[in-house]
Amino acid sequence: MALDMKTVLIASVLGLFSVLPLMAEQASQVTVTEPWARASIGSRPAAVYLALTNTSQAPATLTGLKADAAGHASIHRTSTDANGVSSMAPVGEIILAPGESIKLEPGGLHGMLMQMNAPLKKGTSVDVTLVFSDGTEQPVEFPVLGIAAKGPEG
Ligand SMILES: [Cu+2]
Repeated sequence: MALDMKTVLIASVLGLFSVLPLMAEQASQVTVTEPWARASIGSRPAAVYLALTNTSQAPATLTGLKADAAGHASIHRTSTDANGVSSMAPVGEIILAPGESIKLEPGGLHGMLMQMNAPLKKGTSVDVTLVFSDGTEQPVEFPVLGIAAKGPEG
């Protein structure tokens, strides 16, 4: 079916296209709770944290992050070796089984924002979009807490 411009305009006026964003939202399988970010310094990397719950009947795979505030955003995991030395490495994806919850928190999984355009300031927020393997994108607003915050309560 070909839509000419006139049909598109009429449909827009009638509000028919307003259902599209709603459908996109319903396609999202993952619920986000407790998003927060830590204040950062200069262009140094910043970290964002949240809890993810797969509310659908099918596995959901988080494949990446996008953020206008950073030149590069990705999923990282911090691990500590037998000598107590911690390091972090990129994680390709996070797979959530149906009903499964995963927490991104200090010392473990986190969203890493690199090449920051500006430092994250306490009391502001940063927008980061979660990208899933089915093409779904879920924007999340992360409140920025203090530089010493250890959890969503500060
Ligand atoms: Cu990291």
